[in-house]
Amino acid sequence: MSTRHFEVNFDGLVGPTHNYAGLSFGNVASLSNAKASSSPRSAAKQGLAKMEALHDMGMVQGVFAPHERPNIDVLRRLGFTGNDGDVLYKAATQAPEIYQAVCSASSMWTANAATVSPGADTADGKVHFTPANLTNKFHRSLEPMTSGRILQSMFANPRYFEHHLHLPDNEHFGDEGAANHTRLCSNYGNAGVEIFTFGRYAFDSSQPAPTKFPARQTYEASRAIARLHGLNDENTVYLQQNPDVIDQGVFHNDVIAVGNRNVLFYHEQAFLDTEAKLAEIQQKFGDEKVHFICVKTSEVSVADAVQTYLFNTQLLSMPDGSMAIIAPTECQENPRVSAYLDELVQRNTPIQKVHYFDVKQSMRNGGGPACLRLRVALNDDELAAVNPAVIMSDGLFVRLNDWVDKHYREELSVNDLRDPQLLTESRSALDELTQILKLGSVYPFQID
Ligand code: SUG
Repeated sequence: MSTRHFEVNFDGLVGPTHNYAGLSFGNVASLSNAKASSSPRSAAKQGLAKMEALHDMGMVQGVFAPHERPNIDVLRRLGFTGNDGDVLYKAATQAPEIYQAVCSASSMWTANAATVSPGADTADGKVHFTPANLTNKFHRSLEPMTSGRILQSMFANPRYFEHHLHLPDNEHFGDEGAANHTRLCSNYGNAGVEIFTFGRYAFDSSQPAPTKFPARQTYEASRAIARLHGLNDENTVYLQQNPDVIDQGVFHNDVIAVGNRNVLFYHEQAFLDTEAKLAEIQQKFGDEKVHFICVKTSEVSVADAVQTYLFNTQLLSMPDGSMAIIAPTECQENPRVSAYLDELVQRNTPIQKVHYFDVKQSMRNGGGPACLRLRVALNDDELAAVNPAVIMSDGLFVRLNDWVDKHYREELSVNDLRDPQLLTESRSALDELTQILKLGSVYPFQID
C-alpha cells in the first residue's frame, strides 16, 4: 500500500481558568475585552465543537492539553511563600497584575506552542518540534516547558520525532512558533517551502520595525529554528512583516496571512518587499504554480481583517482534494468580509467552500480558528507513532464534553480568579485529563 500523508490539526483545549485580563499589548481584542466576564465552559465547548466538526469532515484531528493555572511555581519563584493557598492569596492581594498573568489560559492558542517541520523537509527525515519561548508577554513566557513536555508525551517515538529546547528566553530570540511559520508544498509528503515571518531584526536596529506595538518575533529566532530543524536554504524563505500592520494590531503573521499546500492567502499590506519575496517563494516551490491570493485594501481593510480574523482562518485540504476555509462567525457578520468570501469561492482557485464556526470566547482574546490549532504534517508511520489517546474520535468528543461539564465553571470574572477553590478545581480537572489523554505526568503539580 502506498504511503499516505496528512496534515493533522492539534487544537488547544481551553483551560478551566479562561479569562479576559487584557494582558496582550498590541492585540486589539485582548485590550478591548479586558475585565469582561468569560465562560470557560462555553469556550472549551466551542473549541471541542470545531474539533469534532473537522473530524466529521474526514480530517485527522488531535487535542492539545491546557496548562496548569494558576501557576503556583512561578509565584514561588517571584517570592510568594507559604502553602499553595497562602501563595495564591498573597499574590492576588499584593500583586494582582502578576496574579492575573499566572492565571491566563493562553496555552489554548497552540499555534504559538511550537514550530513544527515535517520529516519531508528536515535533514534527518524526522519531524522536528521547537516550543516557542513567547518572551514578549510575561503570561505567555510561562508556557514553553510545559508545552515541550506535552509535545514529547504526544510524539514520543525518537525514531520519528525530534524535540528541541525552546530558544534562549530573551527578546533577541523572541519566538512565537507556528503563528509566524507557513509551509507550502505540492503535497504533504513532498519537501515544501517553509516561510518564516518575523517582525524585526534583533541585532540591527537600522532595519524597519514597528513604532507603536511590539514585534514579537525576530529574524534571528526564525533563523535559529531553521538551523535546529535541519532545513535547507533552498527550501526556506524569511519574510518580514510590514511594521505598519503590526502597528495596526497584527501581532502575529497568522492575523494577516495563511497558507496551505499551493495557496498563499494574504493581505496586500502584510509584508515588506512583497513582490521579490513572492518570486522567491515561487522559485523555491518549483515548477507548479503557487496561487498567491492577495486581498486588496480596497476589498478588505486591515482594520476589518483584524476585527474579523479573515486570515486567522484554517485553510484545509479536504479528503476530496478541494480546499475549504474554516472561518470565525465574525467574518460572516461583517458584510465586506462575507461578500469577499462569497466571491472568493466562486473564483478559479483551490478554495471551494467556507465553513463558519463560533469561537467567540477565544476571539475576545484575539484567538481565531487558526490560533487554536498546531499543524503537524505526518505520514502513516508517523501518525501510527502518535499517542492515539490524543486523536479525536466520537467517543473522545463525548468524554471531553462530559469532563468539561464536570469541572468547568459557566462564568468567571477576573475577581473570581482569587478563589482558592479554582486551583483545586483546575488541578483535579487536569489530573483526570492526563488520564483520558494518556499523557503521564506533565504538570508541575504532578511532578513536584
Ligand atoms: O498571545 N492573547 C493571545 C492570542 C494569541 C493568538 N494566537 C495567534 N495569533 N496565533 C496573545 O496575544 C490575551 C490574554 C488576555 O488578555 O487575558 C492573549 O494572551
